[in-house]
Amino acid sequence: MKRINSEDMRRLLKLYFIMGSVNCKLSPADTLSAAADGGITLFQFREKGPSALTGAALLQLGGQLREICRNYGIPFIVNDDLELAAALDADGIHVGQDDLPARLIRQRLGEHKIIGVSAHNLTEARQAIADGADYLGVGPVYPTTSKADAQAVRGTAVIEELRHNGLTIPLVGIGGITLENAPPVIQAGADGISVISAIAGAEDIRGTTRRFAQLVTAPSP
Ligand code: 3NM
Repeated sequence: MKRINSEDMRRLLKLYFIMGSVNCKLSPADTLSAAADGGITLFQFREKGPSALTGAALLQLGGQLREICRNYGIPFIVNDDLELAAALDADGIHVGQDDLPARLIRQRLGEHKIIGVSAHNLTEARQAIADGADYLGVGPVYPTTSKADAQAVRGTAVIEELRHNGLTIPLVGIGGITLENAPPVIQAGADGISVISAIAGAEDIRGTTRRFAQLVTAPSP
């Protein structure tokens, strides 16, 4: 199987939902099902934090969420954990700057798996592209409470900088994105948005996801 092409990747990044059990008010399965009903295009299982599941419970939840994704035709990405991604036969993995380079991950997981890398500036973005990343996650665009070790807030400036420097790689903005502040992220040149709390913590997950999906398909001018 071949590596994903850029246009397919861009389409998948439109509305990229990320969560783990610590982010959910409902059960993770109900949260993901509602978001999938609402129109997310990609999902990342990110089980992080002091009360994160481990061992058999982690595998069990991962397997359950992967099955929901498969039923909806939504690719299932695992955050950081190469062994978990392999064990769950995930469609891809998302890694940070401190993790293995994309090149080595691809050797381990296979050519066709999606590999995303977090990048916070032009240097990191260029390196991730050289290493063979399929997409970049760029942030935090706005203040976030969902990532304990988030870097300084960057607004949309880094996204604009990457595009102005000719980087055409599929990329998604992340960090504090809400229905209100999402449009400038797309206008800055992102192919889509990545969201944890504005979807996982919403009163009406399906309805909120639908509104996000409308925004990223037709952003306001
Ligand atoms: N990565 P929310 S910010 C997982 O800047 C993650 O790389 C970030 O959660 C980065 O949508 C972030 O609730 C948290 O703000 C995003």
